[in-house]
Amino acid sequence: MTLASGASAAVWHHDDETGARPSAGDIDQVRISAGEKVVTMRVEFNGRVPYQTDVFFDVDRSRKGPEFVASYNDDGGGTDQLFIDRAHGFSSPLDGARCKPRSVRLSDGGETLTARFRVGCLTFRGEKPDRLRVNVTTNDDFVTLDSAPARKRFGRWFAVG
Ligand SMILES: [Ca+2]
Ligand SMILES: [Ca+2]
Repeated sequence: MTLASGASAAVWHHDDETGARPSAGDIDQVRISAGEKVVTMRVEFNGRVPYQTDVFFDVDRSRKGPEFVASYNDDGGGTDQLFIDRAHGFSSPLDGARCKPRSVRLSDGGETLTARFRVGCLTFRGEKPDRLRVNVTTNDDFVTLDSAPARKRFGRWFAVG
């Protein structure tokens, strides 16, 4: 892996540490890709999907913290409980209205969450991002269960498109 100029391929793949036993919200693998038009995110859990999964997007490096969050609520097993909105630090949003995803899918066993949404949902100060980086955090009742790659830390920058 090189950190030379920051942005590289249009995908971030992360193998997270997993516990010995499967438990809700233990992040196993994350794969985020950002094409010209669509962002695809896939989060695999070591165990079941937790109550809340927040994917924080950093699109502006001059501004501290994430600019956007894609938040999924596993509220009774529905798969339409995801929205994308502006982030306020790494706090878990209660609801949001900026963007609805194109698709959300939870695998039968509830161990893989996949969602797709428009890159336009990450437009910041009038500009679509040309690169981004991501943090994934799982919560249950506002208690953090796991965070990838680490708490309040982002993965590497990768190019969009
Ligand atoms: Ca983990
Ligand atoms: Ca930022």
